[in-house]
Amino acid sequence: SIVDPLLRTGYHFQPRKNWINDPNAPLYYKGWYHIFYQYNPKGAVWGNIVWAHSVSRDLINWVALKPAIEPSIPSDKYGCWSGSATTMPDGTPTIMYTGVNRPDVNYQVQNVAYPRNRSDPLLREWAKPSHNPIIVPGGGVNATQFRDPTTAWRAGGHWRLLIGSVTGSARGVAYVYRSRDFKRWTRVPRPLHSAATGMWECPDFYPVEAAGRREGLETSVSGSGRARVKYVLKNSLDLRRYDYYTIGTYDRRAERYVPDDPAGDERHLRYDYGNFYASKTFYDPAKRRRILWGWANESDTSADDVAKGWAGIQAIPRTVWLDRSGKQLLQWPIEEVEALRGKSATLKDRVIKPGQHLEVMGLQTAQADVDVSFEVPTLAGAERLDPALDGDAQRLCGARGAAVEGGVGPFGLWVLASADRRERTAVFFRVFSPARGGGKPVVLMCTDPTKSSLNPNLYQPTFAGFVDTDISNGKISLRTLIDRSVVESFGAGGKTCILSRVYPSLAIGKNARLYVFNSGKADVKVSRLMAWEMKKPLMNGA
Ligand code: DQQ
Repeated sequence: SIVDPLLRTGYHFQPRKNWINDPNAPLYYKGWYHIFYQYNPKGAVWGNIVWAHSVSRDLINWVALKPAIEPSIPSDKYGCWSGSATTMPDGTPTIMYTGVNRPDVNYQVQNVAYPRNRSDPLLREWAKPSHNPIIVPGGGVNATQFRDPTTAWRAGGHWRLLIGSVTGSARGVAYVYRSRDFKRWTRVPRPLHSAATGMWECPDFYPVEAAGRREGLETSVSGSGRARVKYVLKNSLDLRRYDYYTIGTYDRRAERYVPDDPAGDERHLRYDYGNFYASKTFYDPAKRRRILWGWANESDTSADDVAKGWAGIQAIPRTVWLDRSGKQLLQWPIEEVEALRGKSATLKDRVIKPGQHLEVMGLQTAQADVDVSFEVPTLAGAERLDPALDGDAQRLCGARGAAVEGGVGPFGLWVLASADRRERTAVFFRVFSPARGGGKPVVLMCTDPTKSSLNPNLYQPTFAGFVDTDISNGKISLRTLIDRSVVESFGAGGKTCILSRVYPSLAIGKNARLYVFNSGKADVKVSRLMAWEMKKPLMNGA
């Protein structure tokens, strides 16, 4: 049955049981990383939401504490929804979160909570001061779509934060609220930004260093005197269930954000082209980096989730920074995950002929980390992009997935594959020559789970994104984190990422295999492939 316990993830974050969704208020305090998250203590479907709380020294081994925030005051009695942490000038973290205060409609207000004991590095107890709620909707704001306060940033004596909402004309909107004392907040009349996308959930807004520097910036770093600082605005699209971002400039006097790409709010650059939602970043002062957390839901049925007793994971935390081009972010699994690597296998300079595949032997791969560098000797056979599909990676991949016989590619990995390969999830690239001559070759990255399981009733969408990389030298890399029911992939050093959930019926535990494949008409060389078995970290007592 699909409820095989061997499908439960080994090293992705999850509690012992029950439903989880959005990551909340990630923070670092006195040597400990904290993650809070939306959690149903009573079952494996969404409901009864509290803020569960776990702590870690390394973002990999986790210890579960008791829930940090639960309904207890009139302004959060019917739900403690998503929010963020802000570090006060004295170093104390403060949490702002959305409370639902009516049983009949989802009327939303914003509350604050402070650590009861600042000398406790585990921040076990949180107090809700009596002046809650501290932000209420008003002045034409839609009170039932008004949630998910961001980390606040400070400049010129004022704190500011964003709250996600939607206007009467279905524009997603990020309202700015300002405060001197973190108690009295007033809304800036014009929103920071808005776009015709529907509701913006879980906004995130932060500075990044320009020019491809990996170093992260604290959220309050101001742009003044640092001309090269850029800003990222991310929103989670309720209607389409994905996170998209733009890169731009922030004018803090006008309290306005302007994307560099005027079409950015239509093009929808995504952190991840797969199953990844309601994400949130934080600045890690210990290693001076910005880290991204995102939630990945299940793709089985909720009846299966109830039978399993659990639903939802957090993706492996990713370091995020601005690409040298300034046009997109790069993401890479935090380096700490490499501490889980065990037994390994290597391939070097192996040519995969058209229609051929090669098994990676000598290790178990149900729970593995694979890093592969490909080289395509010639791109001469690359297909022309179909102008009708041009620009739509999802349609291009969705048409025939990994089953298509292309010119250059599909080539890549079959992961969580059965010995007879009836079950397999394909993660691959295809290379196209540009549509109207000139320009650089176009690279498509795709995950095709349509053959991932013989079990019926699974949601198995193909996921795809273009990779903005120069492949004219024929080289491209792929890293995939495999974790029993997770396939989390990073193309071209983190330019395009795709997380997918799959539930094999044969390729489980010791029966899961790993292959390199080439379904195109051109040779593809594996210059180097490294694969490691991944150990199981401490995971919340599971
Ligand atoms: N999940 C929370 C909301 C948020 C949504 C409720 C996004 O605060 O808008 O569990 O997944």
